[in-house]
Amino acid sequence: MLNALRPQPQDKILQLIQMYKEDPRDAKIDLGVGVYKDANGLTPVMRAIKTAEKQLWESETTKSYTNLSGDPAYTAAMQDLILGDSVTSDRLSAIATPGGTGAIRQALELVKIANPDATIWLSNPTWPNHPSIIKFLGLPIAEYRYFDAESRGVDFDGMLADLARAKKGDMVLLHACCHNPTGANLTLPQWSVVADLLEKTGAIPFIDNAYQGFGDGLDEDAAGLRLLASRLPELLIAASCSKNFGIYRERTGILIAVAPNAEMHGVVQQNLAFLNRQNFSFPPDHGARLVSMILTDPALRADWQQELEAVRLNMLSLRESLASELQRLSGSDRFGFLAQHRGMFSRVGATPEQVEALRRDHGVYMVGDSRMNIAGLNAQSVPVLAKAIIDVGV
Ligand code: PLP
Ligand code: TYF
Repeated sequence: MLNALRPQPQDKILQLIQMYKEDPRDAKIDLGVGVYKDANGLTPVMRAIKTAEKQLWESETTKSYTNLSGDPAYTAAMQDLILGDSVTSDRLSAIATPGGTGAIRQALELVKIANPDATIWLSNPTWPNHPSIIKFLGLPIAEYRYFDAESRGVDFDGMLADLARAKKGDMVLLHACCHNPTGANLTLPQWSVVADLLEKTGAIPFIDNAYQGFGDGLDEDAAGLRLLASRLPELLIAASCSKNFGIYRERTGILIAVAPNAEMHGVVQQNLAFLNRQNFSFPPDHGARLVSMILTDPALRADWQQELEAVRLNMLSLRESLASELQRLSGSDRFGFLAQHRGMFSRVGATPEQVEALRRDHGVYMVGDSRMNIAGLNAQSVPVLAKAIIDVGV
């Protein structure tokens, strides 16, 4: 049986981790995988997580199973963090999942049960694991225009024209904020136009919320999805705690299904729990427990929000200094978009050959589409990167 296996394509983002490690040069810069790093290049455990872990160690008396859907305190606290009061809680069903990726997978499996003919619409470009999982599940897939390589902003007219072709029941995958890989995001008025279009077509939004708090703030980053939730009968939300709680390896995520009415809660919740049972049974609890402890304890929550805000502001200031250094070196405003974008990522606009030259000649590691993880920079490396970008002719 095993001899029938063929090699699988590797993840190009994850491959960069190894390539960077193997580069013997001291002056190398890692802008690859989307993990937050501080000025020393470290991904620290957040203070509130450390405190919660200590409290948990002291108070936890059992490691027995929790609940197929996850701890209700976690799902309730996350629903509140994500949706605020945009929708009444009686319309919500949710499961804890292994990371945001687990939530994406479960959402797509739910679609496969409920409407296997639904086409899943993806932004061009999007996070490569989106199409990869959809294809693996055999669901129909389509693309909508999103990024305008010229302006480095959203091609909103193109997006609307493509999404106008979505059919009733199709799923439209939208990044809640901090679009990966482009860093270009919808404005709130544009979210409202998207809501109008979804109302008209009957297509259902499927929101990937992996960076809440990394863009303009916790509430600001959720404003678009809350607007959709307040206006549309149905939506799915896959959220990750990997980035905003810095608990990547704990695999902490949630899938929330918003139903048209409270009567549907029972059957929707049952299907979500069923999917957990089929795929891995009980979801991981440790990260989820830390998150619910933090979100429900005012002191821990305040400390977490403060640290998250510092993380966000650090990335913003790196964006601004890189944009201004590039303006100085190039004598033009063509890199101004870096300061307008939000989140960890921007595509700097280098060709694949220039990306290769950046790696070979300057020890700068970014994804082949020229996506940079802004958090990989610090005050010392910003001018070095800016010079390298100009040197290779971007
Ligand atoms: N969605 C997007 C767009 C991401 O960039 C990530 C990042 O890792 C995820 C989902 C899932 O994150 P995780 O499964 O690590 O929680
Ligand atoms: O896009 C990124 O860099 C992050 C991390 O298979 C990531 O989302 C990348 C690839 C992958 C899993 C996580």
